[in-house]
Amino acid sequence: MSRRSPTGESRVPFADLAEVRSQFPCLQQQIHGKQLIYLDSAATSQKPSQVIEAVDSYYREYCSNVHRGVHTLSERATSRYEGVRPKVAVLINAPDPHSVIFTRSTTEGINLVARTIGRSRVGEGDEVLISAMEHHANIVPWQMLCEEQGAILRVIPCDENGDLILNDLGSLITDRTKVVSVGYVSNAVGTRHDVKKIISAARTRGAITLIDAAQAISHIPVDVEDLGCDFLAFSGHKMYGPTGIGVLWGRKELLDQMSPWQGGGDMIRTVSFERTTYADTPWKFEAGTPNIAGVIGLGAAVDFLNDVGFETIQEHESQLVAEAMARLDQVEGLSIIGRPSHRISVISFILDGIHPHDAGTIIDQHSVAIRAGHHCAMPLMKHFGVPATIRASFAVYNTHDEIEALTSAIESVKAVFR
Ligand code: C6P
Repeated sequence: MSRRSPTGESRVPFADLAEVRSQFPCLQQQIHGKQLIYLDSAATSQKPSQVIEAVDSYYREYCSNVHRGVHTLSERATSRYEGVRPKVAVLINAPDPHSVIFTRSTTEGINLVARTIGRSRVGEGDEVLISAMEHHANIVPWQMLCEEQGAILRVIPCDENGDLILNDLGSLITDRTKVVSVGYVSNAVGTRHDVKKIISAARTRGAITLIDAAQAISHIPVDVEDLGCDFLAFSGHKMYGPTGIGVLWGRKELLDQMSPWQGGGDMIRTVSFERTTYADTPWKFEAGTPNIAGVIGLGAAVDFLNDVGFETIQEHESQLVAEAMARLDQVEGLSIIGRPSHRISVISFILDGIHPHDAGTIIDQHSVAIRAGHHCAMPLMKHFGVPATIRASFAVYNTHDEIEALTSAIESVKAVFR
């Protein structure tokens, strides 16, 4: 069945959408007496049964610690845990699975880099470059590092559309620039940045580069070889995986040179009171008992992404976003915040004279889940001159009918304040 969208383009039918949706138990419920419409996947995506079952089966069938026991359960857990590294490596086209470090989240991955190689490379008077559109997770760790080392935090500006201004990179990246850390996709307004251009400019000056891929990883194929970056961080929970698990990928030769950041069990080779020697990469960065269930669930999430396929994901989500933009543009009194040249999955907007939090509460009464707030991007909100926005974010399980439900919930908000 192929229908026409408000943009006038014919819609490619997404035949398996019902099947994909049926795999998400949390979507099969009513909120306030109506079918839940979940448009907050940028905050965290819902989880398919295969992820929930993978976590469940670890706890029910082979719960044990990894890398320690000689018993069968521990060997099973270790082999499933370690089996996720190559899966993640293939997902991001990393040449070496041992360059995949399991972290708690994107936030932890960025902090790890700032506190290890960041500390050793950034000195007094040096510079760290981020962008005006970063999530706080890619601002605060660098700010802390700069304060500690007497370095300077510089910022790539953005324009009124929510696109980064990249024509002055030559003066922003100098011999003093030691780290360049930017997001791939803005969580607040949805811009897909030209990170390759930024990475290549940084490399010519010898700066290390980190890409925050939190909002990219479940929407587009991410390829670290093609990007040419040194580090890439993302969270499992935004890619249909569990909370509390993330990945930091790093160029193996850099990881090998870096010191560990947390000490404890599992990251050592030998310990005596005089001296400790460390395990190899990646284990030297994974101190203590890891989130074993989280890693196993993450592996199932990678399988889910591969099963659906990025071609399908991109085609479906880009149609949803185009249709939502067209519908929202027709709503009187609604202003879209940010009109970037390349947008992924996220639309932010405000309603005339109505605080986003009030709007969000009323929209929830219509069983539509959106996020209202500053989206952990306070400098960007300041740039747009708003304290907060209402944000709708889309994932592969969303439907065209849900856009209709969102717009009618917005009309109800307006009616309350009329
Ligand atoms: N953004 C959102 O609603 P953690 O919390 O570590 O899993 O992810 C942090 C993070 C880092 N970078 C970007 C671009 C992000 O979007 C996020 C998380 C959520 O937009 C929660 S604030």
